[in-house]
Amino acid sequence: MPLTKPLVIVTRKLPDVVETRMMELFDSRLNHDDHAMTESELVDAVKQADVLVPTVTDRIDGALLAQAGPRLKLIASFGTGVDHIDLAAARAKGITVTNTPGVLTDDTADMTMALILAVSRRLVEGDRLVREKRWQGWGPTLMLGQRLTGKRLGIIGMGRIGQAVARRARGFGISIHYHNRRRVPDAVQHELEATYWESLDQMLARMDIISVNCPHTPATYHLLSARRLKLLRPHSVVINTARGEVIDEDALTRMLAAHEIAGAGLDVFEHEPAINPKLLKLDNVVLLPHMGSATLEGRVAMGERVIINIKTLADGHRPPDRVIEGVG
Ligand code: 8YV
Repeated sequence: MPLTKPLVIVTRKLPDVVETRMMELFDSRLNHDDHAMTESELVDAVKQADVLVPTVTDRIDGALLAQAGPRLKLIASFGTGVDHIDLAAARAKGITVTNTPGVLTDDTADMTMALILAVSRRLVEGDRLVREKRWQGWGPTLMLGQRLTGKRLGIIGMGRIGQAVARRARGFGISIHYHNRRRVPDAVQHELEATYWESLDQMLARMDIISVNCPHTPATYHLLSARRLKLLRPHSVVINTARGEVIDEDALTRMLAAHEIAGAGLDVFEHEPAINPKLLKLDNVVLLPHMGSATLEGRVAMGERVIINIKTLADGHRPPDRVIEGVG
């Protein structure tokens, strides 16, 4: 049934232009000071709202959804990953879940390339050397990194973001390999001159760079386990702009500390914002605060997707970005 002005509760501060449009279209409750909502605030929100707009920082689990009021019809998540939402519990209560696919693909792929470059060419270490006034002038063996041209990149998860990473990497003369639940269409495989590995183990043992670009699901939790990380060669570099839970962070940290792999570029962490303190001490890692999609244009586009999803539901239609369990 169409709703003229649904009560929309937004858990975090969104870009002004998005919030203004939400105020015009809906009965919106915004989070002006951007504080992380407490559990009891979230309970109040799901009890009252027609629509909840959470982000990755809100845990929308079965216990919370059990307390949802009869009005809650839509969880319009601000972001692509939905691992913070119990999809089965939402479905059981007849609550639609939507996300914001497509609009953060390029930004996240750019950040993946930035990390590949930063780790391989030691950008952050170089910056520190200069800033801390330890640089004593050019030297033929100073700050030697690894050349990217001619290297092999193994992409885990060849969805939109994985493919966008592959397109960029090809511009650097890197050859593309990937592991995915299934092969990408022939036309894409051909365009990217990509090699498919059904066996992740086999791929890991042969790559120079690994990039994690798959969602976090029960099937991908610790996909890069301690055993699998051991398959990597000592000069290899691991990049993660997807979800921390896909890598066993403790095992990765141990291997980086022991120089059993060359480096890592991490935008996401297993228990973020908490980070293994041993990682913070290492020079061969670049650590970012989950900023893969953090461009103004990207965040506005994500907000627009959220608005479209709410508006279509309010107008009595099926929102375009419905998330179906086990698909995607
Ligand atoms: C978002 C992300 O900023 O969309 C995702 O899955 O990881 C991020 O880029 C975040 O999820 C916002 O909720």
